[in-house]
Amino acid sequence: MSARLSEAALATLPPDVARPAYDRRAVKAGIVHLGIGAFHRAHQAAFFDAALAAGDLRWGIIGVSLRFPGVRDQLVPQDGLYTLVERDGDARRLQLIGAVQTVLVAPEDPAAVVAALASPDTHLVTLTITEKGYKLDPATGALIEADPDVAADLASLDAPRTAPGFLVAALAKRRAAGLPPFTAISCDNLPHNGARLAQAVLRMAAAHDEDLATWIEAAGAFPQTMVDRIVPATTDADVADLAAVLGVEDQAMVKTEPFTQWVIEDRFTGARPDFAALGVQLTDDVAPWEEAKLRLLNGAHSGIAYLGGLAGIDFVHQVVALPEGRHFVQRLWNEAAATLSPPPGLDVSAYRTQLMARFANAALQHRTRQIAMDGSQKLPQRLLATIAARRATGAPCPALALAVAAWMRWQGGVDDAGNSFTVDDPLAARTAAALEGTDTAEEKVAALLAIDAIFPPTLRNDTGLAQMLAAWLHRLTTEGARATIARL
Ligand code: NAI
Ligand code: CS2
Repeated sequence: MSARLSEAALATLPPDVARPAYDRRAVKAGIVHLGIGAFHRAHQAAFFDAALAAGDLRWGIIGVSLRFPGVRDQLVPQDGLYTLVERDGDARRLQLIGAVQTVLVAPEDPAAVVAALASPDTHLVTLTITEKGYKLDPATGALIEADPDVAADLASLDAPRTAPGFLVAALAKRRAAGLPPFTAISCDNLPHNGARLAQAVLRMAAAHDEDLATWIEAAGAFPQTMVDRIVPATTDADVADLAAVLGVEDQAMVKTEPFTQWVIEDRFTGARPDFAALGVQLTDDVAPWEEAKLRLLNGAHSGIAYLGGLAGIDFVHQVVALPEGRHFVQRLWNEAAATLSPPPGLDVSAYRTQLMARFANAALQHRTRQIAMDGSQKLPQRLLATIAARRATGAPCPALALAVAAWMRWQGGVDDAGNSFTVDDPLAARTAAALEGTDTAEEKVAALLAIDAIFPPTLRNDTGLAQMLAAWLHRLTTEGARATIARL
């Protein structure tokens, strides 16, 4: 086992590895992050690290995992240090991020998490807990109150379990101490992520103290954001390759692309970094940026994930290396782009060209299987809303429908070569149960469209769409994904 990355190892690292350009001992933790996964470490933490390097030492991070100790065990032995590895083809840039000061594991010590959130030093709380982590109904955005952890937090916040629970417990302490609320910033791929987080927090607060809910609604801030950086899950090979370069092992490293974008609604309760100086876009209207990104990047990603996964293709870049793969993406983008109201400053044609180059970045080794995860939580904002917009105007949507039909086929847990796989999705049991006893494509489509947690009534009751989905599903089943894409 190699020695681990740490403060003590900094002097031994190769000279071209960028080190933290500030005194980490002087940094205050102005940020608590819930869900300290790969994306946070490659996106928000990189921005906050730049704020520290610019001399504003208020923006250190206390990371929190609401579930497992893994990232804590990766980062704490490394004094919170990790390497941000930017890859683009053969190009590679290594930067050590020093912004993370420690990581807490909520189930081990929920009180410590509440205390960090309630600290006078804490001005921002950021979240990347995945679409399913908010415990919201994907179709309505309402808190799933039957969820055991949500139910427990609605009953008592003595030992919170959920993100809304932790936020409300801490906001209650802040109010009692005469402190202002923090600004809570969702950085997940959810539509209207700020409003959805606020809705969940206010529901949780009202269950305990109506006056607290009123205070949060009046004094709190839950800005909407659009976040973008492709960050594939780190593999053991990634860690080993980096260790060979650094001479020490960095178990918390993250691999990403050079591209990064963060659009935040300009709505804060108090102190915040100079986001504009950091290249973050502050705006009063995030929605058009969010819609363009979710429908173009993420919609194509999900179509690539299911069609590529069914065809046994492991990586995104391999799908878009196929002429039929690129053709599918362009057709889906033609359909999706027509539904957008692009924000001033977004050249959709140039954006599409840039997206295709990002997808083609073979160095990322972005697994189709990773993107296929949690489809029930992703489809509504990535594909279904776009289809609804197309159907509302009578516009055709064959590529979008093919992507949804591929998700439907994916629910069967068998790829085109007959290999079985586990459907990794919080609603996998529901889709499996729905498919029980079905035989024809029409029966399977009807059974899945009936899942109201995923499909809104406008699509569930659209017979023309159901026929299109059944036709695609039949072809996917009889001819396979690659042959079916070629028919588009
Ligand atoms: P990850 O797997 O590295 O981290 C996921 C984090 O969410 C972990 O801290 C995990 O403990 C937490 N989590 C998962 N399920 C949860 C639950 N039910 N309740 C509470 N916490 C839960 O994944 P990664 O790459 O950090 O992505 C996280 C989210 O960031 C994505 O779901 C997406 O919303 C957003 N994002 C990811 C991008 C990427 O390319 N990886 C890019 C843009 C946004
Ligand atoms: C991907 C996203 O895993 C997925 O669902 O589509 O994480 C994607 O990499 C990001 O949204 C890019 O910003």
